[in-house]
Amino acid sequence: MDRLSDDPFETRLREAASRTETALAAALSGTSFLVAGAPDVLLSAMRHGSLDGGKRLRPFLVEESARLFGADPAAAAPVAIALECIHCYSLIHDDLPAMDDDDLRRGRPTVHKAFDEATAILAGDALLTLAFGLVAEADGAIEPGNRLALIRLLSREAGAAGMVGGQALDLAAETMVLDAAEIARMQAMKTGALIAFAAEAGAILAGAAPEARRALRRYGEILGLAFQLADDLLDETADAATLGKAAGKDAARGKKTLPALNGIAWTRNELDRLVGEAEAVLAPFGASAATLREAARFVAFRDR
Ligand code: GRG
Repeated sequence: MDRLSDDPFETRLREAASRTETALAAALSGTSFLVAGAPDVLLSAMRHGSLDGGKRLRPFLVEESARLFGADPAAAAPVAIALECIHCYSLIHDDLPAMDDDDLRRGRPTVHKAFDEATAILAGDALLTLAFGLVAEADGAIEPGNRLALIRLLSREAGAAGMVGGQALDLAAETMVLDAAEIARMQAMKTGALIAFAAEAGAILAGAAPEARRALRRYGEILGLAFQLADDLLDETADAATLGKAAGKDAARGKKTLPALNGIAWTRNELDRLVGEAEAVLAPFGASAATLREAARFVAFRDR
């Protein structure tokens, strides 16, 4: 994160981002079992696409949901960075000419610009694959049944019924008109699935009761909706220098987002409503969910 705020929540988010950075750098250091012997250029492209940037919101949510249930932070760490690897792979692939065709990401050239298209595809593939290895090898930290449950859910949320499926629907929407419900479904898959996983992961790590696990899942789904609405709003209202990526792309492509369909006032209202819903879902957890409540506000009202 570039602009430093001394707000306690943002400080906490920044500290978590720094932990993610250190753990990701270690996982991509070339000495770790999962990548030792990888070609240098491929490893450099993986690092370019994943290190030194981003809000690291998803790892933060994994950490905070784990904390809520008293899970060991050492157990949360591999899940957090695995999820970030998948997020980074999705950004690398989304930026490719065959998809969103972007030159700028996190204020830097996208991976296919800094390297080439084939290397960017492979770097994304390798980050996705690495993610599952990272969770699988956390054998000292995560109880085997919980580890399998995490791998299974991560596969679903990242795959055809989750993020990849949402991206497929998004690409299809370029040649057909989606109504508001179809847009919401596409976004729940494309963006919401990984965020919902992040929120649910802590409950799985701690072997929490089904009702508590469902509540965290619901919180993550609401957060995903708010995240995407805020993202679409920023695409309309912020500039590329602030975002570190191109702005105004949806309107330029005639792509219908919920803010474009319903207007900015409706969007701000809806964001308020979603924050209220997230707070209500977290109410049974009392003060220990304070950071997750603040995360909902941050996601909805962020400026980048
Ligand atoms: C290519 C399989 C595949 C999926 C792509 C993530 C995604 C699906 C597309 C990215 C396009 C996009 C702008 C989606 C909106 C939500 C989103 C994921 C924004 C980027 O996430 P942030 O804001 O990024 O958390 P940082 O850089 O902070 O990590």
